[in-house]
Amino acid sequence: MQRPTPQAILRRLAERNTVRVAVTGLRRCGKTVFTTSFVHNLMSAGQWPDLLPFLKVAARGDLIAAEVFPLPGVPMFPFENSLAAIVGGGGAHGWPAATDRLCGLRIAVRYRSRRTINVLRGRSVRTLNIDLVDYPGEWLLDLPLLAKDFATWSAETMALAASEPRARHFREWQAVVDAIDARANADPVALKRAATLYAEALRRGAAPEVGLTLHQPARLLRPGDLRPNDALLELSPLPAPRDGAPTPAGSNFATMAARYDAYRERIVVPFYRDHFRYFDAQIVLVDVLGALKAGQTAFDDMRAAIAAILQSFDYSRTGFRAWLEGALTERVLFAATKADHVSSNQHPNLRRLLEEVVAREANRIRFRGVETDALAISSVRCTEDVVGEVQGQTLSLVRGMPVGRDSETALFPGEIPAHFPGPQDWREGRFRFLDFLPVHVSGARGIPNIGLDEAMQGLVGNRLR
Ligand SMILES: Nc1nc2c(ncn2[C@@H]2O[C@H](COP(=O)(O)OP(=O)(O)OP(=O)(O)O)[C@@H](O)[C@H]2O)c(=O)[nH]1
Ligand SMILES: [Mg+2]
Repeated sequence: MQRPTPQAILRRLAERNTVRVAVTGLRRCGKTVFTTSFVHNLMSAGQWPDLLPFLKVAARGDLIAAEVFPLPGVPMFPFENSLAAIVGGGGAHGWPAATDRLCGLRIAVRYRSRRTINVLRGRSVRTLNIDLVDYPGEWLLDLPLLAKDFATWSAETMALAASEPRARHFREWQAVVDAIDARANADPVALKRAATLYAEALRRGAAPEVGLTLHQPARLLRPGDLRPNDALLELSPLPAPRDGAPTPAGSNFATMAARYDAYRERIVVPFYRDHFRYFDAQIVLVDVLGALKAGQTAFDDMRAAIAAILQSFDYSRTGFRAWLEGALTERVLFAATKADHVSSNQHPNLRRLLEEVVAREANRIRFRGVETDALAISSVRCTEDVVGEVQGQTLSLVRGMPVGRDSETALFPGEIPAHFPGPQDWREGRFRFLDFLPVHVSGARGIPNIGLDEAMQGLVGNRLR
């Protein structure tokens, strides 16, 4: 093993006031809204110490102020635009748009440290940098590709595509790839047709009314900076020769395999290496309620997608070398987002259901010495709890302004099960969560939320002492 150089140690010491927080989650789970509310509430907490009661540094009045800076080497997260969307600045009121490329920011927090060593040295005012990146949630599903060669990925993906609920969307594509001879000389027209049909089938599965999540490779749906007609995106799984014999160079199979390898090398490797190889803390946001509403198939697909993603991170690094590389993950928080879709008396069940959804992954992470916890949060609280009568029963309702309506509505969104819903639980219309708009707030006193302070304390609280 190489000996650590003095330069590496110095660089690491210089970075010790920076924490990298990985905000992880599938598409539309609430990453951009979380990041915006996280930053804005930290910026407001210096003025209003009672804003974040569970964030200890704020509650004890030691958070002085916080400022946003660009993250070196990464385009700036559109903080002001996202905030304006949420608090209604400039007349636009609603939600930030879906993220279509990578961006990030650094929030620098000035605070008074109570640690004896800092007080004795007369350096009790400290700064902690918190680095956050944001990206289209779909892209995370590329990470599992790093561990699979083209033949393995093809076999797994073809099996998935041959079973419902995917089979009906992949039928036309299936017929085309079945007719491709893996060992024959590459036929550019047939390969292009396979890639086009494959991307179309992925798009149909991702449509909101179908609600599937596990789509690979991700840039076929969200190309980011790639042009949609980039040759790198002409990808499709292909059946390997039945007898397992090697495929010659220049054959259909070898050509597609080379493209797959180029995609991994140029797209997936840098995404993983630059943003997910090393982090100090991670929050895994899960839209449990959205998946419940979408039904059993979508719920199961989401679970599979989360498991696949979490297996791509390396939580096993310990000791000095891991510290030196900044690869010492301390904490992984799981958070069920949009908890304001249901009344507060449902939050304990929402949290328990989340714990079941991520149980195996959380176990694996804890086994590697990393702490885990689960929470139900709402980065932006859009509803309030009210009590009302529904069909003669007195129930806890939520009241808010549903998206697309012009007056407030109070509704009973359904009871959240504490365990995986059984077959009898997936009755049509059992869960009636509505998308709500943020309530009109000036934003001056932070953004109303549920449990965001607890999430902050879990992620960075121990670095703000
Ligand atoms: N009621 C409520 N809705 C939320 C909350 N957070 C997110 N949402 C809803 O979820 C949608 C998606 O949130 P985003 O933060 O944009 O999701 P994302 O994970 O960044 O999605 P991608 O950019 O597509 O990966 C928003 O447009 C809101 O409709 C919340 O705290 N409360
Ligand atoms: Mg986003």
